[in-house]
Amino acid sequence: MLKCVQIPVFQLVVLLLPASLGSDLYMPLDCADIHHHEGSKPSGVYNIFPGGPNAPLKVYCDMETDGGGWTVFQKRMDGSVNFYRSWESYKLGFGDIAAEYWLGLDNMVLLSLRRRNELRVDMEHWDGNKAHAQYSSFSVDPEQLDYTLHLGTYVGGEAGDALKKPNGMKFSTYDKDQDTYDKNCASQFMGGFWYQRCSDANPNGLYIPDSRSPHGNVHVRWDTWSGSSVKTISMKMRALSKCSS
Ligand SMILES: [Ca+2]
Repeated sequence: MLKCVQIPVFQLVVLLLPASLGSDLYMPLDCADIHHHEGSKPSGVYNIFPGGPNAPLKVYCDMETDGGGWTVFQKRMDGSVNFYRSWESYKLGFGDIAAEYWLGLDNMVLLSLRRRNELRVDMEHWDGNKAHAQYSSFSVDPEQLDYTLHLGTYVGGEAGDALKKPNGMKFSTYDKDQDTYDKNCASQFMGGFWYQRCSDANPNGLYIPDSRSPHGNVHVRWDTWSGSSVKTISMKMRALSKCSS
């Protein structure tokens, strides 16, 4: 039984297709859809369809944290993937969905257009301490608007608000400097992010085990919690409009 009152146009079209086309035609827009539609599902890799029925997108869904239903768009856990990448890479996405990855700015734009989302960032230090940061809303503008980041208010978490500077900024990579610094933040901090001058968070920086900042702050860090390197970090969005009957 469908629990969603509002069914996207492309889903309506699919519902009108002959039943012989299969029983697995349900096409969720995001992980929150899967969570609401299918009940308790484990965290893992799922297909979602924010770009329509012909554009399945593999994502990691966090189905456990704070009630679950989170669409993960950034994940670091072991340093297996290089995040010092070009504009084109950050635009399209890269990495291994089951491990470390960046979902891609274009996909984040699609998810932003579909629904109003909140943001959560979860992280863990090398000593086992964990923390999170949560924001009331999160969206990314289309490429024509330089993938500008829009965050709502900081609503809590032990990690603190390290995204004050990135909020309202355009995205920057080493080959596309759109920060407000007279140098190149992406090059200096070896990542791609919504740098200003530059940022108190560097989730896409270099993965350096148990660093105490000897490398000029190029490492993965969240300074309002700790300036030393973070062992795991994941950034995730969740639709705010509950889809229920
Ligand atoms: Ca600059």
